Amino acid sequence: MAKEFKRVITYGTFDLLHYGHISLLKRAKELGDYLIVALSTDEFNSKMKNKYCYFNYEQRKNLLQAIRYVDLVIPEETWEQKNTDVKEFKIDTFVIGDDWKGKFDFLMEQGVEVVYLPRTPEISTTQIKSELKNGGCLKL
Ligand code: C2G
Repeated sequence: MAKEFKRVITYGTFDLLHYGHISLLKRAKELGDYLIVALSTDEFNSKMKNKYCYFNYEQRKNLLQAIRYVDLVIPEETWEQKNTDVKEFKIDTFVIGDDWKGKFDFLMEQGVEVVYLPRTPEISTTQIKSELKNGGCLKL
């Protein structure tokens, strides 16, 4: 019996790309055969997530496309698009860090497996920014 080709999707801002992001993407890809990243646009970040990125959408997209685990990058422009994305891209599994635990369980109603993966501790874009502001390298 041919192995089913599994499609995985995840969403995020991925600013100041760091090893916590890479770990999430690696583990997401391990859950299937094809990984789509819905990357928050600059407008979605500022209007809906109150996030102001160091790198703009195109720069963040280029960084993600250089990662071996990532097969496709699409824009994330609304909270609601997840419902249509999973249909349009025939998604089998939705993955995100467990800081969102429970928030996207509604996708299960569309037959999508929802997986919350443990975040990588000690690293965050916010922390990187504040450490650098204090003039130091990242001291863990
Ligand atoms: N992440 C992680 N460990 C960290 C930091 C981030 O596992 N130390 C994960 C997050 O849980 C998320 C992904 O990396 O799954 C991207 O992180 P963010 O860019 O902070 O994503 P976020 O702003 O939470 O966007 O619609 C969903 C949102 O767009 C998610």
